[in-house]
This record gives sequence, C-alpha cells and structure tokens, in this order.
Amino acid sequence: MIVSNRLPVDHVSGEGKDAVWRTSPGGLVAALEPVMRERDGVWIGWPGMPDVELEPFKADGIELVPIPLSADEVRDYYEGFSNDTLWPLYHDVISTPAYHREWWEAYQRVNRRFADAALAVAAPNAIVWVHDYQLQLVPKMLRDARPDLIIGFFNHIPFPPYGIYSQLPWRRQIIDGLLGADVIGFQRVADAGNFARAVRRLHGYETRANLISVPLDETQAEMTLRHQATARRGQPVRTVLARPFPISIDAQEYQKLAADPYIRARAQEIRQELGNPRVLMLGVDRLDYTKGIRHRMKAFGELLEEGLISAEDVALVQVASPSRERVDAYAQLRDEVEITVSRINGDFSQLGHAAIHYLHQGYPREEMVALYLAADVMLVTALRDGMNLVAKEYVASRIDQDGVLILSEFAGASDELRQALLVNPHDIDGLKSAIVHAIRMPQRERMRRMRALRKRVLTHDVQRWSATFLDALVRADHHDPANHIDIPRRTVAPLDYGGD
Ligand code: GDG
Repeated sequence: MIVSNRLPVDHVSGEGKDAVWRTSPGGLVAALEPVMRERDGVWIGWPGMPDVELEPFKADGIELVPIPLSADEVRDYYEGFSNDTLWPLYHDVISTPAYHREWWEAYQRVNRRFADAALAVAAPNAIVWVHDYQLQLVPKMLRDARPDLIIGFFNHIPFPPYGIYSQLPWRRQIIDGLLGADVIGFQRVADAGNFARAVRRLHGYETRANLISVPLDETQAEMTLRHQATARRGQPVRTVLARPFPISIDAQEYQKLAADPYIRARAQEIRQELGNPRVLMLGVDRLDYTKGIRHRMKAFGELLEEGLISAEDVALVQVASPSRERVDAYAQLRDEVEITVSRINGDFSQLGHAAIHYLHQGYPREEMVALYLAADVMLVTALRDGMNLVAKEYVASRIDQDGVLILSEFAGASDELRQALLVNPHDIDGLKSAIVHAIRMPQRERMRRMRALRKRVLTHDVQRWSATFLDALVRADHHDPANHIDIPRRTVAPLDYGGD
C-alpha cells in the first residue's frame, strides 16, 4: 500500500461517476506500478481537487482510494502547514516559516484521515509505504492501531539540521510520528544524520549505524513483544532503520524519448526558433524559491553586462512551471523573477535575440526531453533541494554523451553526480566562472564528464531505488519466525521525556 498526499492521477474531464482520470507520468508511478500490480497494491491519496468525495476506483491496474479535502483543509493543511511551515523550515529557512496553531490542527486531522483510510483497507501484515513531509504523523498512527503492519516512510525533501528543526513548536510530535515506521528513508547521508541527531536531542534514544532504538513502555511492549521488539540491557526496544535511499528517475524511459526521431527533430527546431545561438543554456524548475532561479539570472546578467557573453551568442531558456501560486511567498517570488527577466532582457536583448526566454508554463514530457537535447549547458542552482530529478533527466537524455551539467552542491544529486561542474549558488562569482568554464569546455572533456554521469544515472534508476527501499522494508518483517526474540516481560520504567 502506498500513502501519499497526491494520488498519481490527474482529472481530465467529467464529474462523479463519469469522471475521467489519467495517471500522471511521474517516476514514482513508473517505479511502483509493476510492484503494485503484482501485489494487488492500493494507493491512497488526495485527488487534487477540494470538496470532492469519490469512491475508490482503478486506473491502469492500480486500485486508488481518494481522500477528500475541504477547501479549508487545502488552505490550512496543504498550502499552510505543508507548504508554508514545513517546506521553508526543511529547506534551510530560505523563506521564513509561518507557525499557526490552526494549521497544525488541520495537519493532524488530515494525517488522521489518511491513516484511517489506510487502516480500513490494510490486510493483516500489509506493507505500507508512506511518502513525504505532508504525512509525517501517519506512521505512528498506523503503528499504534496495527502493530502487525510493516511501515516505511520516505522523505522526498531534506531533513534540516537540529538548530533549524528545533524552531518547530511541534518538533517532538513530528519525530514521534516518523518513528512509528520500521524504515525511514532520506535522500542524503546528511539528512539521515540530521534526523538521528534530532532524535537524540529530543528523546535521548540510542542511535547507532543507521539504527535507532525506540524504548517501549509496558503497553507498547505488550502489543509489540511477540514479533517486533528486541531487548537492550533488559529494556524492550523497537529498532527503526533510518538511512539514505537517494531517489532517481526512469532512466530507460528518458533514453527512449531521447532516441525518438520526432523529439530529436524538435530539439533542432527549438535551436532554430531561438535564432541558432552558439550556446543554449537551460533551466527547468517549478517556480520555487528553493531552486535558486534568481541567483542564476544574476550571474547570467552580470556576464552579459561585463561583455563576457552576448545575447546573440548565448541564450538562456528558463522554464518555470507554475507552482503553489496561492502561497504568498510564491506569488512574491514570481514578481521578483519576472522583474529580473524584464530588466535583463531590456538591457541586453537584441532584435531577434532575447537574452532570457522565460516560460511560465508546464510542458509535456516530450517537449522537456527536446529541450534537454537542445541545451548545451543545464543550470541546476538550487539553494537547497532534496535530490533534483531535473539534473538526472538531463543526463539520461544525453544519449549523444554531450552537454554540460552545472549542479548546486546543495542539491542531493550532487552526492552522486560528482563529474558535474559543482557550484555554490550563493557565490555569484563562482557561478559565473562555472558558466564560462561550461561554455568554453572542449568537447573531449564534456564527453568524458557526461559518460561518467550517465553511468551513474543509468545504473541507479528509480526501479533500483524502489527495489532497495522495499527490500529494506521486507527485511524489517518481524513476522518471520527467525526474527522472533524472547524478551523478558517486565514493567518498564517511564521514559525520561526531560529537557532537550
Ligand atoms: C521534490 C523534491 C526531489 C517540472 N516542470 C515540468 C515538469 N517538471 C518535472 C521535472 C521533474 C519534476 O517535475 C521536478 O522534480 P525535482 O526533483 O526537480 O523537484 P521537486 O518538484 O521540488 O520534487 C526534490 C523530488 O521531490 C523527488 O523525490 O528530487 O528534491 O523537492 O521530473 O521534469 N515536467 C513536465 N512539464 C513541466 O513543465 N512534463
């Protein structure tokens, strides 16, 4: 069973029983679809529209259970607590998180609704995989009600250092929610480390080599004892595995699209439409303040100003797909980016040669791959990013082994994609040097780097990611009699919930 904020479907047309849905073509769906089909899997999530009550239905062989959200819940749980409290807090407080008790109330209520829906359909000993920051309370809710379940959680965004995390008024509740899982997955080693530190600081639990020992009180021990607990120094504990599982993409699918003659022709056409610049640079992001869009524009603008590049020679295409537009920080970012684009274009564009081609639109995947193929330089300058799939998609699409990836060291992808030009996007001079280096890089070096990058992405795709996570989860299956450990039944002293 998968539990995620959004169901992997988009509403196409019709209402109620006549509604037509299309599965959204994300990597997560591609990775999980075969497993879900094979195991009669159920996917639980919000269908994406407020105030809509739908019966469970099937799409592409997957059973979907829609969770309704009212318009107020979308405002308070989703746009509020998820996207205006947790999102900025978990991304290094790039934007200031807002803490509102009524948002927290809504977050708890909606997490409870997701958990109840999962409990209503979970078979005995089912494997439940919960996704992302919107649902961090669900693992504990499931465990408290059903100790037979095997529960996994994957956090798609960073987990912040304790100094930042500790701002959260509900920091203990979130940690406790997550610790309900058997396996907690993070993108980077650093995220798993930050989580373990938060657990130690807030609870003093023992953590060793990715394993966290969660002490059990008497009732919990009674419920869990038979198959899930072990003893540490006479104290019954449950062991939670918290480690990195870096997510990836359906690399074969991107290679396939990149080999499609229509998409290749479209890539050529894009360059022509842009006036055949010598160098085409590309940015593709949701319009989000974590992605460092303004930083890359500042660097690009200064290079134009200093005459190191010209608009005739070098074009920048920035796809900024609309995102979370009802959250103030996003509306403000849009204004800032659009003012910056206008200034740079006003100052440096020439007739027939815009400096920045700014596209505040979403595109089909085929067009994205055509853009990846057309781009000589890909700019990923996130200020903080769990992974960044765009970087991996660019690499997988470059079946010609060419193209340069400029990649922020603050994106999780930089742990794996070491042969990219790694940058600190806050260092505008460093970013400018990397752009100049990318533009001037000899083809031999470009291809040497791209081959190494491709090797990594092609061997570590999203299928491998999901298989690795599920394998860790199945190993946590304490129903296996071999894992049963005899634990002394005794009254456990209340845990010390003292100061941090
Ligand atoms: C979160 C984490 C983590 C974007 N515009 C269009 C479009 N996209 C696609 C990209 C890519 C996806 O959206 C964006 O994924 P990212 O990883 O770059 O970033 P987030 O949306 O912030 O995702 C992130 C990810 O979860 C997975 O765990 O890597 O760190 O923040 O696939 O191609 N796709 C289409 N048209 C667009 O206009 N078709």
